[in-house]
Amino acid sequence: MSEPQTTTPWWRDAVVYQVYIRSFRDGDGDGDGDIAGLRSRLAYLADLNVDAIWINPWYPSPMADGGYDVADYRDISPMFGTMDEAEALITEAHGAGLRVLLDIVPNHTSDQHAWFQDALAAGPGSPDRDRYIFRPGTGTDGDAPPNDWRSVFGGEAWTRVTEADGSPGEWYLHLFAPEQPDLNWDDPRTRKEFEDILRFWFDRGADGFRIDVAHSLIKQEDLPDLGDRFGLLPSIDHPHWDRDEVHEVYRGWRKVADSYDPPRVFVAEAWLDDPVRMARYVRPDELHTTFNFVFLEAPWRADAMRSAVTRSLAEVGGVGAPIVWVLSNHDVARHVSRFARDQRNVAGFNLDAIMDLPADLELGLRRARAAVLLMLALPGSVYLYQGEELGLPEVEDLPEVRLTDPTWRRSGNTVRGRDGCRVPLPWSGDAPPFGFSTDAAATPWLPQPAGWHERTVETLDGDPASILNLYRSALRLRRELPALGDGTLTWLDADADVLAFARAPGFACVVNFGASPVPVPVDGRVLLRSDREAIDAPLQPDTAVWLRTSA
Ligand code: TEU
Repeated sequence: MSEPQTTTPWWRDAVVYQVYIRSFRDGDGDGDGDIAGLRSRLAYLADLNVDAIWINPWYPSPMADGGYDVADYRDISPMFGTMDEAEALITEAHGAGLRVLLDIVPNHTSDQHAWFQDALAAGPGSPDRDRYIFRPGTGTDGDAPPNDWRSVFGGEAWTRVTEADGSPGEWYLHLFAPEQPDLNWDDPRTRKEFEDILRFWFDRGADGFRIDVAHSLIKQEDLPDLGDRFGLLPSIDHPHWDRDEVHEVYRGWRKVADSYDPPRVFVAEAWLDDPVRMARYVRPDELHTTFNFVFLEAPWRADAMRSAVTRSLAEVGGVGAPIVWVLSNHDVARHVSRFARDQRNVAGFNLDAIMDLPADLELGLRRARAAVLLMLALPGSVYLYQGEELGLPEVEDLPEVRLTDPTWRRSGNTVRGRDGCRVPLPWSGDAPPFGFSTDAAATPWLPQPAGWHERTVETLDGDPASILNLYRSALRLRRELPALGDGTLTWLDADADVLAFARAPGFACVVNFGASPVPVPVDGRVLLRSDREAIDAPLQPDTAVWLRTSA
């Protein structure tokens, strides 16, 4: 008879560090981060006390969308290294106590993928075309797109091809860039192919996958017009977001993951604002976890944060899944810069939504220090985005000629997009590339601000009260304290501008979102505080504190 399981599965309370590999560390001196660079810094990650890493797409790709245009799902881009290096990385990461999650992109391939090239060559009505979503145009000459869907990056979601005989041909769907044609998930060959890709990487030691735009795979069969529903958040019965049939795909993936020992895991990137819909992806026979963007989107205000936490715990917790808390990723403005703005009138979380508002970056950094103590004390799992442990701000003034986000081009050079959160990390030294490259003369693929000598790992290492050392201490305590990680929380009475909650046994977290100092409203011994004040000082504005309590 097998023993009852008494330990929590690792993913229920894991802290996962997101590695945007092109910008993490460059091990061959060409200005692009790579696997060699990542291998050279595994000790840094282990020392940070994280449990796992998630690596953004590292497959062969023309890089029309930062690698989310995959040309071959079973190989490594020469920009990042080789298959041998990838396997060595996974082995070494495991040796350092770090699990490895990869990124799978099932909604679309690159237009350079063999399937799409075959589809173009094979012509209308062929089985090869049926792997994607090709349709004849509308209008008198078929020169208008099949419907009114829009690309997330701007412009129409359809591009017309030229057929082999030179005539204007069918149109294909791309919810993202034209270089990212959407796959047809009604085709059993697509389903089989992706289950095989999962196995390919699981067989090589990958511990799981982050699933890119997990809620977009299925399209309503007749591809109806959106009308005025574009730009709105996914609604029930939307023709291309969050359709019910997508859950069947993930039930199949779960079976593949469960056929491994130890079982492999998934985290969904399904940008849904409704925790009720979010919860459907993490029902017991589906995915393990899903990013909680409700929390990421919340402004730095007690009421907004409390409601984001409460709603998420109720709905996602209600199906038995842990919540995945996240403050930043490679798609949004870094939270130091978001929180540097007046939080009463923030219009969004992308650079373009905030860049015209006055910024106080010192305030943003103070709030970021408090925010991570809040996040790490919440029940569930946490994803950190590389560089947040250094308190990096968004780079808001990248020269226009250096912008690579497809949004920039597709918006007619009006929407700057996401490059500003993807600038290569500063490791050491006084001048760019700040130890990012093994070659000090290398030019990083995006320019680093000159002032980043203050934000290098080397500089922050030497300051016991730096944000980097705060992250290390908090992550160590999170591992040591049985109250933290998976579980539940109890709200404690506090002023309207203060959030206070208890976790059993014997732990409390208090955050002051208000404009004046408050006495700590909980009895206990302070373990850690986000500011540099004496351990028993009143709680300053925009700070957080962790306490050991007797309760
Ligand atoms: O993102 C999905 C997505 O819809 C948004 O994150 C969107 O890209 C962003 O809000 C635009 O400002 C995923 C990836 O995380 C992203 O990097 C890719 O570009 C996208 O899918 C397409 O693969």
